[in-house]
Amino acid sequence: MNPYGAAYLAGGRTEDALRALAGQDSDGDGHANSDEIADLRYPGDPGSYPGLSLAPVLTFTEDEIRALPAHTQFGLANASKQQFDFYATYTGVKISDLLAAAGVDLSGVTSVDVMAPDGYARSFTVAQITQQFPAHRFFGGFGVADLDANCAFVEYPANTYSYASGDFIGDEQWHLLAYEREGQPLESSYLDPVTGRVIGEGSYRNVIPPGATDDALNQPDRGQNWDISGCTLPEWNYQSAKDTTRAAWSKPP
Ligand SMILES: [Ca+2]
Ligand SMILES: [Ca+2]
Repeated sequence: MNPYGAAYLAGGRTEDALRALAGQDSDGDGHANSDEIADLRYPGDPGSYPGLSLAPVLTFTEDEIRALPAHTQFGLANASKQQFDFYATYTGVKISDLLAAAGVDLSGVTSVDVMAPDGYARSFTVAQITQQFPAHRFFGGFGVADLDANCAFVEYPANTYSYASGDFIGDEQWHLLAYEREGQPLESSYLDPVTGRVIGEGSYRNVIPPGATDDALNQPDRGQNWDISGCTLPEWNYQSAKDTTRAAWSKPP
C-alpha cells in the first residue's frame, strides 16, 4: 500500500479522513495531496507530481471496442477474494489489438499497466499482452458435488460438463478486454454506498488466461482470503494449504 493509502486507512477510510489528508504531503514529494489530486497526479507516488507532462489520453467508446476483431475463449478464471474460481467463456478484444488500434508503439515499452475503478491495478510484460498464452487443461473435481459447499472452490457451469478432467481446452488463450460472458454483455458495476465497494463484473473485465506450461499453475486454487474453517473433509488439509503455495492444492493420493 502506498503512503497515501496507508494514511487514508489509518484515518478510518472516511470522507473526514480524506479532508484531514488534503493539506498533507503523504508521499513526501513536496506537493500537498489535494494539489496532486487536482492536477491528476498520484498523492501516493513521489514519482508523480504537478508540473510533469501528462501522457496522452485516448478514449474508446463501446461501439469502437466492439468494432475491433472479437475473440472468444473458454477457460479458468482465478478469483482471489471470493470462495469460487470458475470456468467461463468470455468474448472481447485482445489487448494487443486494442493497443494497435490506438496506434501505441510497444517498442521499448517495459510494462503495460491495467487499472480499474475498483482499485485493481496490475503490470504486465509486453509478451503477456502480445503473445498467445499456452493452452491449459480443464480440471474437474473441485465443485460442490465433489467437495460439499464448505470445501468446494470451483463453480462449474453447465457448459463445462462435456469436459473431462485433464482435457486440453481447445480455444486460443489471449489477454482480453472482455465485454461478454457466455454471450451476454457483462453487467455494469456500481458503487455500493454502504460498503464503499465497487460491486459487479463489468462493463469490461480484464481476462488473464492461466498462462503457464506448468499444469500445477493452471489448476484452480482456493482464494487466499476466504475463510475455510467450515471445511472438515479429512483428506484435504485446507488450513495448511491456505498458507502455502497454490501447488499445494493437488489432492493427496
Ligand atoms: Ca505529495
Ligand atoms: Ca505524488
